[in-house]
Amino acid sequence: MSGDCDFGLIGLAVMGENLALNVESRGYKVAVYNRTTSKVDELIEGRAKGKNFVGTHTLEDFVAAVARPRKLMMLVKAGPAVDAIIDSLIPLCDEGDIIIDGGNTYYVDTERRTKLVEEAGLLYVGAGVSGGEEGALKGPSLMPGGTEAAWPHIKDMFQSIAAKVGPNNDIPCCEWVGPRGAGHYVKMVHNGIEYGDMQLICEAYQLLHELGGLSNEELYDVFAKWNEGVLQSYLIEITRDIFSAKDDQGGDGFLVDQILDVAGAKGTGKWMSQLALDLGVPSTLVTTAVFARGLSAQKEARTRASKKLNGPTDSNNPEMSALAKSLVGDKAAFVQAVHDALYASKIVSYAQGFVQLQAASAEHDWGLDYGQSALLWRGGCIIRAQFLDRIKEAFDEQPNLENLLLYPYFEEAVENAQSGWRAVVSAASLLGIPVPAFSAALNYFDGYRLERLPANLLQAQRDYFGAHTYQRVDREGTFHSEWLDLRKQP
Ligand code: NBP
Repeated sequence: MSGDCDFGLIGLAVMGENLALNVESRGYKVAVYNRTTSKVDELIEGRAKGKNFVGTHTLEDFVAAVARPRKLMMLVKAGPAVDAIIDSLIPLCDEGDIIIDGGNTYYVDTERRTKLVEEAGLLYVGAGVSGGEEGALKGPSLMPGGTEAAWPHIKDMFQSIAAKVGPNNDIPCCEWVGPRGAGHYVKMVHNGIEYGDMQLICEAYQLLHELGGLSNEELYDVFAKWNEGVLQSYLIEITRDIFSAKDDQGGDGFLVDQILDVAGAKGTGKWMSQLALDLGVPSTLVTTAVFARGLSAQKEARTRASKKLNGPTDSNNPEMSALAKSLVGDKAAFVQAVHDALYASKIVSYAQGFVQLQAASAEHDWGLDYGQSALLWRGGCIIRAQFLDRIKEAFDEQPNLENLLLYPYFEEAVENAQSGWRAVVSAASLLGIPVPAFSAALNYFDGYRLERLPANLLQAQRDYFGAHTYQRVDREGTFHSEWLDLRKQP
């Protein structure tokens, strides 16, 4: 038996409820189900009242309410809940029905589930969904991957609910990403880049606040100005707004100053970082950002250490300290240098993210379209930024571009930002302000642009103690040397 709903949604927490309302608002009839069935009633009697919804209390009724081929989307906590729901849905579905997971699922699970669901004669989609509550309601960025045969069935609906960009606001931030876990992988890299962006902005804040002495009002003005230039993005915009928010608990200061400096994480940044290690690609920005959150969480240890460990003092190195202070002394120049450091580091961060996508796509044979990924992130999601248009252009022009840093636009941008970037990292280091992401980005840039690194010595060490062999610069082949015979005899 099948009903007349165009779409079914399981999981009525923040994301599911808002996405269901979004789908309905585009003219579709939507069936909903939630494990705790009172949430179904709350929605039907509340925000969905008078709208084209069918509330159901069992999965059987839910599946029966949707027209074939059914489009059944889960927005539940990632992990075992998704497996449990798939297991329950498979016997209730008919051949050709489509099961969609819109959660933040680990891509390996999606690879496995695609196979399992396909073997049952159904189609499976693992769709990255970004944009939080507001995005889900008004237009998220959607990154679907899985069984490609599902795409023609869900394309119109998905593209109608997605965020739109472009001069006429008609280009949807939703396209088919690739087979199996490709969509969830792209979403994970999006989240990892988000980690990097947020950490970079926080470092800019600390520098401007602690070294530059900028007040929250001044920070508001700086971020407002930055949001009109090359850094224009959702994260810069909300950061600007945060500096204007007054304490909502009765204090007369700003809310941001009352927030404990301990950051949480849900794990997608860690996944990206772990997978970068597996692939052997240096995604140092996301890794640094994950570790920075970890260090922030050691609040008690930091508080104890702060009473014992001293930073630089003028007497340590008076000349360098004076140089650093002179750099910070000209406020306008310092703000510009921090801007340049942020912009250059952001370019490195995205360059690393796309290198990881390229490596993963090659490993899994996903055939990712990198320009398209940039477009998917152009609207609706947390890292949405003008800057992504340049990335799309870069990959449209050079689909095999090895690294964004080599695209003329970014090459020139980093070249122009370089002196401010170096000055900021040097001053921060001399004056004892941690800038792990700014300096990780600079170190990647310097490592990437050098033809010769000290790995010759490293290979010598490996061959010395473990006969790991090495290659030579002047002839082909693999070599091992008897270092004990070659060394200066003691
Ligand atoms: P949550 O991740 O908080 O999950 C809550 C939902 O999962 C509820 O509907 C809950 O049902 C259901 N659920 C759980 Br928990 N265990 C279940 C089980 N064994 N069987 C059936 N249902 C189960 O919801 P969310 O924050 O709306 O996020 C949904 C997904 O979207 C997650 O994967 C999340 O990572 C992802 N995501 C979230 C955001 C965001 O901004 N929140 C953004 C992008 C993606 P119950 O009511 O009966 O407990």
